[in-house]
Amino acid sequence: MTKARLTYFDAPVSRGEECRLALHLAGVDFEDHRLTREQWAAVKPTTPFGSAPVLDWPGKPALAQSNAILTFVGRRYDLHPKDDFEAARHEAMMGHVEDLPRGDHPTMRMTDEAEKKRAREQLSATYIPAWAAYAERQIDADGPFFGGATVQVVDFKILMIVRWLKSGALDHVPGTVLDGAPRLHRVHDAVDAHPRVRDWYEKRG
Ligand SMILES: N[C@@H](CCC(=O)N[C@@H](CS)C(=O)NCC(=O)O)C(=O)O
Repeated sequence: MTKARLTYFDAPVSRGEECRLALHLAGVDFEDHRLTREQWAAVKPTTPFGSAPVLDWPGKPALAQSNAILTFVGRRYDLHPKDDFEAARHEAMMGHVEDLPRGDHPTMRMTDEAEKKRAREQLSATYIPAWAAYAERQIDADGPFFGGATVQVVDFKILMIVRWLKSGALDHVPGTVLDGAPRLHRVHDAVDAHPRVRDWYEKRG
């Protein structure tokens, strides 16, 4: 393999899209390898942890875990702080995003609709606003990005989680659930408007 390859599902969402954006802003010429759910069933057992995204880097074994992929790309292409403590602070925020329920949350597997509704309403009323309040305290006051004036890999993670929660795609979690979190919205808007991010979406259509 001579070219980097990022394997994920064929949708502009979640952990895979974070990594694609990081690679794109880094200027890496990578293969954007997109799988259907059927193809994934065969690929899953061959991946490091049975999860996507996976980054194949020339001359290296496959790398999984979105935060490891993001920090690898960020360190290599100056999209992650050089200062060790500031880098760790960004990684802590990335871990905080991973702590939030996504497609792999137990409520996804609830088959009883009433039970699922109750659990999701509980998430919307308590857990997610508390999660957002902790996140707000970590985000730079002036911004526009998480760490200040420069976009870093942590910002792609914030973009994707805020985009998803705002979309209202999770049943019984209203798209207004982050309304009390202006800094999260500010990071989302700044990353979304970044010329290289716009360029990615123009290219992808
Ligand atoms: N902590 C992992 C979580 C990876 C994960 O759960 N990925 C989901 C897609 S976002 C996945 O692989 N789903 C398919 C499966 O579990 O079979 C990461 O950050 O990469």
